Amino acid sequence: LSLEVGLQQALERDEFTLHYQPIYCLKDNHLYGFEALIRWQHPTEGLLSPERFIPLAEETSLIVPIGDWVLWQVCRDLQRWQEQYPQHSFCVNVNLSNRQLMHPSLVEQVLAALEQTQVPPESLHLEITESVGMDKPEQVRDILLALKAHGLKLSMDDFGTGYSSLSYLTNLPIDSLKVDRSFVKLITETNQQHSVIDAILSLAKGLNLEVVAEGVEHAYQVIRLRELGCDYAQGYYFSRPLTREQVDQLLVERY
Ligand code: G
Ligand code: G
Ligand code: MN
Ligand code: NA
Repeated sequence: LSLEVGLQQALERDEFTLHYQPIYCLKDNHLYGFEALIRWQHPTEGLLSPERFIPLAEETSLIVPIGDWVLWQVCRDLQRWQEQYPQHSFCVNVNLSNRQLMHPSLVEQVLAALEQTQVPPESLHLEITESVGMDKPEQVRDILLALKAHGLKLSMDDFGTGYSSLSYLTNLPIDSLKVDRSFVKLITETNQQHSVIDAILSLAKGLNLEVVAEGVEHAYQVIRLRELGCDYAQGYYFSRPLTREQVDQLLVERY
């Protein structure tokens, strides 16, 4: 299957769609926000997960226009939700590929999408990965500082799976860490020694960062994460990624 040709047309044909996975606060169980996750409604292959096409999009640079589409779609969705449900405030996390972050038009695109939709910048959280711009640390830092200066929040995704050094991490102006689900998996019903997660949480506390656990699938993981001081969590235990319509249903039912 050659996805490359189709990937080029997918934007024009409006074949991408976003699903939103809820993120909950472990202290008081309130709905903190959502992570936006792209899918491709392929004309013959059905609904494709990002794992099937994001790597290709990154190789071909199509990730830049696709990433812009995600940013604009998230802002349009946030605008409608904030108009329709003004009593609830929540954020949306957007995943950024390294290539997209380093692209010269990124900050401009983000600000234009926020301005046009009147979405407050603090509602938009950007997830970057540990490996981002390791070869150009000064440039990355400047881009992140520009985004922060405009009020956006920054999150380090898949934390612990990459090769970044601690000094690299502490030099970046980030607000939170997302603990990769491979570490959450280590929390089993019988294993009470969660030294890796424990270490990540201590590190985060020391650096004044909030922590979001990913891939939480069991009640005993929620209990343990709460005990360890984890701030937020997402995963199948709470909810799978939802369609836009399911998000509306959640907002109506929950409040
Ligand atoms: O939803 P799912 O678990 O299949 O997502 C798989 C991976 O795809 C995740 O690691 C996520 O970071 C990535 N991903 C999802 N949506 C986007 C997106 O809009 N942009 C980028 N760059 N990556 C995404
Ligand atoms: O950005 P990131 O790579 O973390 O993307 C999150 C991915 O993890 C999404 O594709 C989402 O569908 C998937 N996911 C979300 N919750 C769970 C979970 O509880 N268990 C597992 N195995 N995958 C999950
Ligand atoms: Mn993510
Ligand atoms: Na992740």
